Amino acid sequence: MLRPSGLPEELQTLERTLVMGILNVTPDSFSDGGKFATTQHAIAQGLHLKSTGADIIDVGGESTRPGASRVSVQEELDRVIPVVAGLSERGVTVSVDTMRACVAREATRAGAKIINDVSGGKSDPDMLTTMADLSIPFILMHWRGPSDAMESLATYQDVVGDVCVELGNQVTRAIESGIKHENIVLDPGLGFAKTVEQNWPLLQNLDALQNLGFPLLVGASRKKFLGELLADENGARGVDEREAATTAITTMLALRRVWAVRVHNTQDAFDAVTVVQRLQIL
Ligand code: PMM
Repeated sequence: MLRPSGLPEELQTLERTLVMGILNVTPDSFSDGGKFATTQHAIAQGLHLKSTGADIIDVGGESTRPGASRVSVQEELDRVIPVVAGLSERGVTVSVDTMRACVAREATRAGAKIINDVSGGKSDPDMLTTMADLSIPFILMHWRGPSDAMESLATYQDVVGDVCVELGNQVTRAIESGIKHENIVLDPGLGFAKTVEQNWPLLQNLDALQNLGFPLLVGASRKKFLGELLADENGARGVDEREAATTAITTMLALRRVWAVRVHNTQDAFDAVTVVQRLQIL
């Protein structure tokens, strides 16, 4: 299994897909926004995610849902840094979901071990050189533009081919900026500048993404394309009722030996990846 270097020993040696638990410290994220908007609650929720199977906690202070607008740097730092410090002090491996180089730097000082940039270095011109300097794992997601514009950017000739080419270009820029190959993780960015239907070919053609030669992280948890798939006469399935569908995707990703899944329900994901790991022991 491909994995980035430089993570704690216990994560480097695990022979299964890792579970990244989502901790959005934002008032407006589509699924858990508002519930954990204080430092104390966020730390408690992070510890709960860890105790129910998360290997990594992904802390985010800025919503990236379609249509969301930016928060100020100070607001993002105020939301994220105390939570990163609190969880890191308690031995949790923390990644930080940010598009800002200064947040990445401060978060690393506070103990973060991974930076997860949904823009793959395209939003902040200082991000790639900062990541080269920090020299820690960098999750580089396929991204075409900011949340308030991405719905209009979902035009592809061939979604799988185009995403691979564009991710390849993002990787080239990252390596030219000094980021080490072994620190890069790729992510197809489900739901980001993708229509509901465009997510499926990406999941059906993981080989093409894996052939780029980097560990993969996939974030499908509770996303709209699952709600639309399960729609009935009352409309799309609600966000809180997409768990079994999410777990089905996690199971498939674990069978394909994807490095990590980014999920809300860490217990279900942990159970799924553990079953797959047992099945793969010959
Ligand atoms: N999705 C969201 C936010 N951050 N990061 C990565 N690497 N991949 C994703 O798919 C991704 C992400 C949006 O979902 P959320 O609002 O539940 O966090």
